[in-house]
Amino acid sequence: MAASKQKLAVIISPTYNERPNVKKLVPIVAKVIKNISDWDIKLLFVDDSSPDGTAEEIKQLQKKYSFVELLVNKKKMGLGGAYLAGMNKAFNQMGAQVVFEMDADLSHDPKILASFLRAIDAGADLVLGSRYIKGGSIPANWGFYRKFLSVVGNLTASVILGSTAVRDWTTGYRAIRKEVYDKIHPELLSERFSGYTFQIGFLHKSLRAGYKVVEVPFHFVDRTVGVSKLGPEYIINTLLYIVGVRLKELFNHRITKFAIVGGIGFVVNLTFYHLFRWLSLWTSLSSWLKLAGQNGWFSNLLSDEGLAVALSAEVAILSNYLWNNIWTFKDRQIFGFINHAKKFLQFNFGSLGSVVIQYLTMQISVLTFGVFTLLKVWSIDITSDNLYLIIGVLLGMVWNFTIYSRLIWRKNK
Ligand SMILES: Nc1nc2c(ncn2[C@@H]2O[C@H](COP(=O)(O)OP(=O)(O)OP(=O)(O)O)[C@@H](O)[C@H]2O)c(=O)[nH]1
Ligand SMILES: [Mg+2]
Repeated sequence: MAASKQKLAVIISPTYNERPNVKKLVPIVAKVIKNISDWDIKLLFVDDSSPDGTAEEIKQLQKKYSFVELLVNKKKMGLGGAYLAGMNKAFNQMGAQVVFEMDADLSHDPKILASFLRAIDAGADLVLGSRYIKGGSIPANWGFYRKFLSVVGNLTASVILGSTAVRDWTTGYRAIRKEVYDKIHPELLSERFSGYTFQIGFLHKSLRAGYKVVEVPFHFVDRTVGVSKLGPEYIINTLLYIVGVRLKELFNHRITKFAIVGGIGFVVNLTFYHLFRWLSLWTSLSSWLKLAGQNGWFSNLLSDEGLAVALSAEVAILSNYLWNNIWTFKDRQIFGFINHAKKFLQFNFGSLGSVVIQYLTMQISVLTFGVFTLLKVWSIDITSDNLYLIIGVLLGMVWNFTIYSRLIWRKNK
């Protein structure tokens, strides 16, 4: 091999009972890498002490092929565990800039390694061998069930994860730059993953981190020797994983937090209203102020209900302010007494805006469309003012969120 080559790419191939396949794979890879001139390429097998003696076979191959490396794990680590161990060795001990993920069962044609490297040289951070773009395919001989699983599995991943950036989420043929590995693998270590969740998780986190992901087409070839490790638990695990990831993301979204805080505010409002009503605040206060018995305008200004509703609304506003400050807008948190006083006053005026919006929505709708029965549920009339109320509340929420994010918790420039 020419000494001028500098860049190193390591093909990582995890093996579990792949003895006949590694014997076939190594000579094919040898031929392919001979024709790649600007990258040094090594092939690292990560074997989990396969009972069929795959590791012994690889050791035999190493005598003839100097580009073959072997890492043996004492126990079965699963695909993700094997890849992480392999990546650690490739990047941190062998000095690779790029690693490939490649199955050992000849499903991933080594002939297209060069097209991955071209994409890397053109600036990609992560390259996927894709079966679902033009020029790629899944095996024609796959039964309906396997085809269905693969196609529907990929569509489901796209829909649930809310990303159309990638067509082949579960592909196990990939090239990954060191920077991506350095950033993503610590996050993966803290997760439990199995089978495809490792691949989907790695890809999803890379996309979220803004890395450039490029797909190159390839024809997936069905394994001819050995047994598949694909079981029904893979499907369940994958589905649970993507739903979990998405829910976590949605829950961490500012709008969701804002809505939850609003919901808490509603409960606080209701609870305190009943508490203050129960305390008969106005009756006690007016007798203490010796207003009882007087029929002046002042004593009629408020009632127990009136005072309770005003005070509980204020408690709810305070609760909303505090929760939004420590949770929804945690990254723009307000500190200091003076700041709090100023911002809380603004917050109160802002909240008043939402009341005005709800009032106007109701008033204008009633005057324009009137109140009529929308539908009947178990002989109960659902009237149109309920709809106006919902629209008003939603508009009020838009108003509040705008005021909060543009004024109260404004982004620091
Ligand atoms: N080291 C290691 N390798 C594994 C493990 N599970 C699977 N592999 C290897 O990972 C690669 C992909 O596994 P496959 O069983 O081929 O999975 P698949 O490609 O989804 O399914 P089939 O091609 O139908 O078998 C193969 O090279 C396996 O030998 C494991 O627990 N440890
Ligand atoms: Mg396979």
